[in-house]
Amino acid sequence: MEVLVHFSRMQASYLTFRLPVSLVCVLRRRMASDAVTRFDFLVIGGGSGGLAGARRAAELGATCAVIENNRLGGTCVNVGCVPKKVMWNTSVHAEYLHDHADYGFEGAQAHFSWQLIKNKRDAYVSHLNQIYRNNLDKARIQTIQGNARFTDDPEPTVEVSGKKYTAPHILIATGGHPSTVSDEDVPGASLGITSDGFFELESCPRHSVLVGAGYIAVEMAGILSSLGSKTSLIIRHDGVLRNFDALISSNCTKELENSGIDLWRNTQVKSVQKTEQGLNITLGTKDVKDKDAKEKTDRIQGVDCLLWAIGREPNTAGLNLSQMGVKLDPKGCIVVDEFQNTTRQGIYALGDVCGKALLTPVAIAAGRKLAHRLFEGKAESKLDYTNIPTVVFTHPPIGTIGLTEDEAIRSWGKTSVKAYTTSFTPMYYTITSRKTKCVMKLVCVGKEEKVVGLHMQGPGCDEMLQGFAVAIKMGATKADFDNTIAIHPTSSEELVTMR
Ligand SMILES: Cc1cc2nc3c(=O)[nH]c(=O)nc-3n(C[C@H](O)[C@H](O)[C@H](O)COP(=O)(O)OP(=O)(O)OC[C@H]3O[C@@H](n4cnc5c(N)ncnc54)[C@H](O)[C@@H]3O)c2cc1C
Ligand SMILES: *[C@@H]1O[C@H](CO)[C@@H](O)[C@H](O)[C@H]1NC(C)=O
Ligand SMILES: *[C@@H]1O[C@H](CO)[C@@H](O)[C@H](O)[C@H]1NC(C)=O
Ligand SMILES: *[C@@H]1O[C@H](CO)[C@@H](O)[C@H](O)[C@H]1NC(C)=O
Ligand SMILES: *[C@@H]1O[C@H](CO)[C@@H](O)[C@H](O)[C@H]1NC(C)=O
Ligand SMILES: CC(=O)N[C@H]1CO[C@H](CO)[C@@H](O)[C@@H]1O
Repeated sequence: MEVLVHFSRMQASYLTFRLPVSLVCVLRRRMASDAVTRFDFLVIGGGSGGLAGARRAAELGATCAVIENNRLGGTCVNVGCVPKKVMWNTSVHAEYLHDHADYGFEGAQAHFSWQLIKNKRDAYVSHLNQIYRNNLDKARIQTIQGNARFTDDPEPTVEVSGKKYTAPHILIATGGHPSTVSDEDVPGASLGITSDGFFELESCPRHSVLVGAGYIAVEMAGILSSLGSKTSLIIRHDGVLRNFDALISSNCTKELENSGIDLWRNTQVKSVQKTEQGLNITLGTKDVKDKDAKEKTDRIQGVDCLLWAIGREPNTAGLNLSQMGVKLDPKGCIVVDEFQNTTRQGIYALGDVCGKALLTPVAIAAGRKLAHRLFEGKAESKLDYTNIPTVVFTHPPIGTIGLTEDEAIRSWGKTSVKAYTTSFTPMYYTITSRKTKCVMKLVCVGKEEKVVGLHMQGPGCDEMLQGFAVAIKMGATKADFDNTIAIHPTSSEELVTMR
């Protein structure tokens, strides 16, 4: 029994190979009652990164367990990419309805049922939760339901519901959660919801107020507005997406206003009151650049949805990491090197909990790379964090990869950087009364004009980016773009015909 309990990697795969699964489970259960259950790879967090890492490790012969305190799939599946994209597609339908008459479909009136799409979306998410569970079972990865916390055992050990687990390799992939504002800082702030609460809304709010200028704020503002909610967006500075290329930031800000969103620049929420007619939100507006400006006070009344989208924080507080020798940065994110090693031997971290490139495919790729390093002996296996393509599902969507023009100038100098920019009305809109622009920018560097950045906003830019990302990752130059024959008539052809 003891021999079996302290199995090495080889013995473990022998075990799972020779013994029926049920017996292995019995053995594991018995071990748990008296001692520490051992795995080759113990993963905390059953989200994008944790699941991908565990599954790849299991394929490579490691015995694995995934600890999850909520629904499998993590942020992306439950309260992120997946339900968000369903709502974005829903809102794009709402937009196209406006064009039906222009395309000859007269009298196309439609009643929208939020409840219907919410039910279908919830069913789809539950289905995905089940698929993730089945995949873990099929891969013989043990799922441990509950909250993971490190103990003070000499060997890094994790406790879940009174049971202890350990492994020579422990991965922290606990993701993050939306930041909130305390009632001390803003009286009544807790009357608002966050992006998590957005996915619980049972009907379309009549009047929504969103706070924030990041991608989650602009995506949710766009969805609510397109679906018929009167929408106000409160931003602290004068534009949204301020860490994007200036072209995207300024055009996206303009698009939000053009689409009918009530944009409050240089503004902060001062207080929130609950009244019978809904929330009463007091705002303070002051141009930070104008030192003498007096703060102007305004009020938005009758609000039935206040949504804070002011950033995300890592899930590290509950892990009891303080004595583990795992270094955190001032924001609480786990500090890792380029191999996802934390500062404690045998403990790794990746995905949102590290606070860098908060995207599902990044967490997945980092998890797989780590599994190959730990369980296939590929010492150099690590994720390259440069040139990560990103899409923001605004109206119209944004696609971006690589350096902004300002970043390129900072690293290469103004004379070495050349930017090509274009702005046009896509053909689709030539016969509609509703108009949207498409803007594109290529940032090129050096005499060979290597393309180091691509930024665009316009219909179809979401699906346009992936292929161009391949070219840029391979080191394509402006000449390579120009040597590619255009596809006509499309919007993407503009990217290979820029002058
Ligand atoms: C509204 C929204 C929209 C988004 N849209 C996109 C998009 O369009 N495209 C994109 O690429 N990304 C998008 N993202 C980001 C994406 O969801 C995250 O980058 C991704 O989920 C990160 O994966 P992760 O594995 O690091 O963490 P997560 O997927 O968050 O998984 C972490 C898991 O750990 C669990 N956990 C935490 N602490 C413990 C503990 N102590 N014990 C046990 N379990 C624990 C959590 O319950 C969670 O399931 C979006 C995010 C949000 C919020
Ligand atoms: C929905 O999203 C897909 C991409 O996932 C896109 O190709 C499609 O055009 C969208 N449909 C609508 C109606 O918005
Ligand atoms: C947290 O860690 C400390 C130090 O390692 C330990 O003494 C304590 O028991 C742990 N707390 C819990 C709740 O596990
Ligand atoms: C809304 O709040 C303001 C100030 O906070 C107050 O003067 C006003 O009466 C409130 N309106 C309602 C309907 O309560
Ligand atoms: C991190 O990973 C690399 C690559 O395998 C390894 O060489 C290095 O020793 C690790 N660092 C720590 C602190 O574990
Ligand atoms: C259509 C549109 O808004 N175009 C603007 C995009 O951003 C650039 C750079 O800031 C402006 O010059 C354009 O007018």
